[in-house]
Amino acid sequence: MKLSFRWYGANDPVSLDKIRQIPVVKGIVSAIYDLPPGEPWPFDKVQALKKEVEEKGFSLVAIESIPVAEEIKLGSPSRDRYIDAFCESVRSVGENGIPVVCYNFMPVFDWMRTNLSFRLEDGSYALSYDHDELAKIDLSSGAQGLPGWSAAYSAGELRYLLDAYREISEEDLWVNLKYFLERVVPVAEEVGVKMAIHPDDPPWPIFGLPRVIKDEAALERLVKLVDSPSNGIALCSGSLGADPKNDIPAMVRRFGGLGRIHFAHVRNVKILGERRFCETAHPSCAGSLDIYGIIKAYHDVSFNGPLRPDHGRMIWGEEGKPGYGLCDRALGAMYIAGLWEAISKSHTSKCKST
Ligand code: DNO
Repeated sequence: MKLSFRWYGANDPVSLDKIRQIPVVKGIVSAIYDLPPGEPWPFDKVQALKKEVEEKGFSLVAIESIPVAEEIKLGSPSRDRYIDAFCESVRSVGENGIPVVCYNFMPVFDWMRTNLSFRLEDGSYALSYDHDELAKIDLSSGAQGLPGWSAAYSAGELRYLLDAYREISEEDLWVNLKYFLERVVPVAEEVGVKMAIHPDDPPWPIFGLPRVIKDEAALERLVKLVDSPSNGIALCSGSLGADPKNDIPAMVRRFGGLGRIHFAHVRNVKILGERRFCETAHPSCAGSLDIYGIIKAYHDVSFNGPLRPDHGRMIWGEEGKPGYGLCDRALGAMYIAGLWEAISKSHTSKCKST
């Protein structure tokens, strides 16, 4: 397991110098942020990013994410052009020796929350989601009412996209995902990149938009869509864990055992009701997920890819990008590192005594 941290590039207030002071974190997860989505990433730009990260003593272990154009998810006539651009970016990543590309296939919106500063009992703030609150949001005049998305789309763009997806069923989305992977995976294989799909967050449809990467059956179908070791998963415990039917340690064992988990996001959530949850601190006792059980499962399948603490709360008065402050993510990294060391050592001592 390579303990890693997400870094949003030179403008991230959580600088590489700060991340460097978290013991044990040696990997950085980042992306190119100054190119419009759909534009291919040139080799040189990826090389410069890698150099910047390496100069601070880290290794660039994964790209999160290369955006997938809506035209690809919609299966529009122009999709091949966007797929070619995506392949070119994968090539630049692979030729720079970066082993993992994370992406997602969620229509229009990526992650979705209804509150970005939900007050927890201890006075810290976290992201939360309430499906009834979401249902009250009116998108007819744009995304203003959507926490985190208000600036992402104009009213016209959003209306166009929501209308376009009305014609797309979940089965259509699977067909479009297969078409995409059939073209991208061979390029990834050629340049030594592992593709890692991020599950839908939360793992159910929102605003009537189709969502497909929601549970174990979906992951099973995904890995068979294109049967290659380069076609894998970014297993996010917090995304899938928002649905209590999802057994995360079992998924880690199943898909980690197949060698198809290429990237791990570890985060805890507290289920507050039907389709209602808040994010919490990482330890098992803080939320509904057994984080020890999850880390143990990664250990048992000898997971050796990048693993990062996911969203943190805002604590100690820190302000910043929701979910991506320094303090609570650093606490999460230390908790994960502690679990990993304890599991490794008890494993070694058991082996010695038998
Ligand atoms: C949210 C993240 C997601 C993730 C993408 C991957 O904090 O987990 O935005 O990066 O879905 O493509």
